Amino acid sequence: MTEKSRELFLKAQEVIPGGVNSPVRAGRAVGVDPLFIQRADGCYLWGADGKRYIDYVCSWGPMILGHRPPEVIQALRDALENGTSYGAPTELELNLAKMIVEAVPSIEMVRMVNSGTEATMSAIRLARGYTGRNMIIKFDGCYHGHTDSCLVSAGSGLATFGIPGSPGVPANLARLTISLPFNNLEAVEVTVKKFGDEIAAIIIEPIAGNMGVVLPEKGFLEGLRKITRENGILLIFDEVITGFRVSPGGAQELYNIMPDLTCLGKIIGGGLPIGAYGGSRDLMSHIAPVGTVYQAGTLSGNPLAMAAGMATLMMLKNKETYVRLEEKSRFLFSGLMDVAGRAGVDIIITRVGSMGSIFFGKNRVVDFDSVKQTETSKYTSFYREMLARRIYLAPSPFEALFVSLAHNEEVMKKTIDSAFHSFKKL
Ligand code: KE4
Repeated sequence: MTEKSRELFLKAQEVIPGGVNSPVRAGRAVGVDPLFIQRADGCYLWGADGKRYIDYVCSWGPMILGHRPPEVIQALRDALENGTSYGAPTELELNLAKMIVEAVPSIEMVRMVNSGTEATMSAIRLARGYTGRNMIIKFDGCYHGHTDSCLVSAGSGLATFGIPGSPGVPANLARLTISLPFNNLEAVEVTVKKFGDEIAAIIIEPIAGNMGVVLPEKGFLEGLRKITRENGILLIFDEVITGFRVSPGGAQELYNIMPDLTCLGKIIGGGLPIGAYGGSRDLMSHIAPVGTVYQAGTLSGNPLAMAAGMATLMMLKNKETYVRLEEKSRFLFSGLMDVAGRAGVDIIITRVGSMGSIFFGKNRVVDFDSVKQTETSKYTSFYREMLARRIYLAPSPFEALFVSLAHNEEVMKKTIDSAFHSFKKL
């Protein structure tokens, strides 16, 4: 924590709850007060006191090209010349919609919103409106934004009604969400057998990124697709993180699974507020004003967000981009594994493309319970040691680390070297 950040944090806490506009930023999971950021460029952030850090948070995913990529900045400059918001349709949103439809296999039509939360909230409402059913299944450790139906904790025991995950979530609403262990197909089968014709949708992060990165076990996603298809349940892939991250078409392209609805966010806005949800023409035609399922937004399709998103996706159309991201990420994470071994520290690394996590301990991580059994206190110490060495990691063991196109070999070697010295201090 630097003097300037400390000063700003004290003032911010007077007028903003916790001094932050999103809880995880407060750093309470690692017991470190937040760094206030002054600017960013490439793979770097500069703190309020001017110190430079190598950034692996990447604004929690959007900055896959790195900060201030010239193409995105120029697109924003051009868009700014024409104004900032009209509350009317524009060619920009048509063009971004076409890029998403072209890239994401299961999306024939897409609606823009302003956050990932709005995307999942709208997709769940559409599923409920389309099926006439009210229950949903989610998975422990998966996060879909803060919409009430998703702020639900698992009930006591398997296939039991959810309980509010936050004050303010009505118990009667939480009961409509059942939260099951990730990667546990049997639990899904038991639950569908019990509640099948009441379940509107199963919503999942196909690659979990909010309990740390946890990969789907072989056959899990395929099993979900089969069970949902056989029981008239819609399968919603929350690809807010994985969309355009692990592949242009997201996890659904990587694993060749076609969900009924896909939620997007982060990368498609190039760092500006955005979310989107999409699916088949049939499904999406149920959305107002064509259909009767209502969803709206003052700044949906905002021209600046559309311009930044289009410029970002243009850069990602080049398949070579993902080859370079894979090479960079493999270099970094294999380097981290190597130096942990040399420092005598047991870690597990989970990674898909340029999103990954470091867990401390020896246990495989397959769901939230196994993640919670890792040595999270060691992550806290590691986080602090790395921050002291100007490496900016996610201030929580339950988040993903991101590599961008701007991370070059030099900064990754520095990161690996810093990690070696940090591991040795554990
Ligand atoms: P937003 O409403 O924050 O734009 O998106 C919600 C959301 C939905 N789905 C997934 C898979 C997500 O990861 C998120 C948001 N991600 C978190 C961090 N993993 C955002 C950081 C924060 O909450 O400040």
